[in-house]
Amino acid sequence: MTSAPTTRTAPPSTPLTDLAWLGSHAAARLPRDVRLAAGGPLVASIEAEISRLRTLAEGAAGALTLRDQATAREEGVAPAVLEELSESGVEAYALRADGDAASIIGDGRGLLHGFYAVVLGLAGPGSGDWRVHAPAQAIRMLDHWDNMTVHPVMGQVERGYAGGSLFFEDGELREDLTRVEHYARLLAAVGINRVAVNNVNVHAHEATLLTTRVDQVARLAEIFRAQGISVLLSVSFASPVLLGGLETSDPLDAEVQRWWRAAADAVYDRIPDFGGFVIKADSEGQPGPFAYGRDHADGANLLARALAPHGGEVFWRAFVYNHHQDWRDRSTDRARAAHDHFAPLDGRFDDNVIVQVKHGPLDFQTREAVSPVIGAMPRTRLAVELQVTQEYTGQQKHLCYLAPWWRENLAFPFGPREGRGQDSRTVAQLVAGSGQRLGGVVAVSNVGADEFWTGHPLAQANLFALGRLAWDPELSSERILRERSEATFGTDPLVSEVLHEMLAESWQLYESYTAPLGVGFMVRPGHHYGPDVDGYEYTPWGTYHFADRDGIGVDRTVATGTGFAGLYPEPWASRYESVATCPDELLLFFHHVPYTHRLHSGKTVIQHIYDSRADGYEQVLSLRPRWEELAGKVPPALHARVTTLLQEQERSAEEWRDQLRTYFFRASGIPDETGRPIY
Ligand code: GCW
Repeated sequence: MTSAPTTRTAPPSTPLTDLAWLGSHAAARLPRDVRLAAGGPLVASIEAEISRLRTLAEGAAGALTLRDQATAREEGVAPAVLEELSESGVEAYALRADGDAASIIGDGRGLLHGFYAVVLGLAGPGSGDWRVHAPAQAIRMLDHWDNMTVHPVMGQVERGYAGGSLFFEDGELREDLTRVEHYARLLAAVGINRVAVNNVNVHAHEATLLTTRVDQVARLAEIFRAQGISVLLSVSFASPVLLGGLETSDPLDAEVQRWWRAAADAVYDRIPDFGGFVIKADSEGQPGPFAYGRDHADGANLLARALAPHGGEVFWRAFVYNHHQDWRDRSTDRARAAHDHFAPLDGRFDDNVIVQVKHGPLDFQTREAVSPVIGAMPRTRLAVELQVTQEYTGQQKHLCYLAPWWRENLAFPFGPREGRGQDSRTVAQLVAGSGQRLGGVVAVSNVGADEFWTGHPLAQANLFALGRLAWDPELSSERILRERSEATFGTDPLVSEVLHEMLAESWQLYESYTAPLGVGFMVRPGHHYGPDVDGYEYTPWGTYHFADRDGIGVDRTVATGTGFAGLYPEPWASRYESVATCPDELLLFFHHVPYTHRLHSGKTVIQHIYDSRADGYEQVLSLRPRWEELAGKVPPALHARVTTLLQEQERSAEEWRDQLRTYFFRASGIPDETGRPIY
């Protein structure tokens, strides 16, 4: 298993490999006749984009008018439209499309979003009427786990599968930031509005981005600003000691508070629209407030008060758990940890703190329950954290289109909570928030210096989908797939059909040959690629499956297990508590059951394990012949890269199939009723 090489210089620019969905097919959609009647700082960016797209393709028949609100008013656009637009927030735009004539009204970022929506064909067919479009989530952010230097274990991009960092090289900011400019455009085109540029595991060198290296952040901020995106920094909670020479980082210490205020002031001197800080504290070895006997609200509010005078925000991660667990200790449950630490703090966080919660209670698994934290903090601004980089989902070697998974998660309805008198609200609604207390979606980027941006060229679909779902969590994953495929590869029906067939259910396919029924992990420790059923079983990480000769799964019930199931509001607590009502796909997440337990599907657990691993592998074998049909229809280098990766997916899926089938036959002694080979 090798990862894509780190690219030192920007690769030769070709519309498809280098520009993803802002290449020649997007250019061909831009109407030939554009009238831009708007002011504001982002208008120059729209003009630049138009000129660039013109060099790639001739453009479509028709006309596009772009106006700011003042101009639209002067030109007599119906006041009701303008009123709705101004009530819809600073990122909204109004669009009217009629035949081949389109018209957009918006100010600043709103106008930019409208422009890209037309270029990428995102707004749907026009009816001739004005329609106002606004993002469902105020926060639509990507976190980069980029180190400035190559970390001895984690490499330059922690959990990165697309080469080195786009931003940093040899310990400093890259000199040539052309690719960052392209990247900023790609992100803006799908609606991303915030980027955190460095790893949440902040090593000593990277910590200095806050102080002596802040100029490097300022250069990145300048590039992202041109696309309406603000830049944030991951900081170390120990900064006052590490960088300031103080003796403590205690959040209640006055000198520490002064230090953070001065540090924030200095950042804002250089970057007036700086977004704020992202922080991983008391987690996996990162420093935090626990060392001083303080809690996470004390820690978060310390940073929040330093940023508040400037309008900055703190993204405080809820990913806090004991990573020195004793595997013998059956009472500790990592899934409970974020809830145990954070739910009691609801209401204590300052207004500019956003608690950033991983979508599941464990760690970005292919399948796990929804994090109960999201339903338990009604008085806190929240962001749900998704992982675009495919750490546990095939590392950009396997096809795994994650939009269906994210969509399912965002649509999960928390029931009404006792005494709060509110109706069932989805994850998307809960994190969106309301009034001044808005939250959103944060995700770990899958991009690097690789010439296809994402290692696996088809993994670009995940980046695109993340932006789209953060904008509108109700879009269907299939529609997003089509939007991305047409913007990137054009409208050739065979290309669309093959991409759809390969990607649409690739997450379910990946799930079918890896860890079964929500039990998670079973990956090789450390790098997390490939099967290793017992890889984590006796480790301190708290991720166990408890398989023995009789059964498998984690008892998280209230009655006999860790009590985790009881952290959900009804109807979920009861539904998860009982094996009879727990959904099959989460059965082993919540229950320890005998191999002979019968699923709702009618199969026994053991036969399900045998069948889905074998069937999944067979299905993987059907991918390459389909991809072959696109030879000559997509750029040859891209075609070759995908072919090579499909071979690796076949090899790895076969390994998963054989290890899991064999392991569970040896454990259970129960034969596979189909008689397929076991080793
Ligand atoms: O999934 C785990 C990863 C770590 C990561 C951590 C986190 C940045 O294996 O590499 O560290 O999550 O989310 O903080």
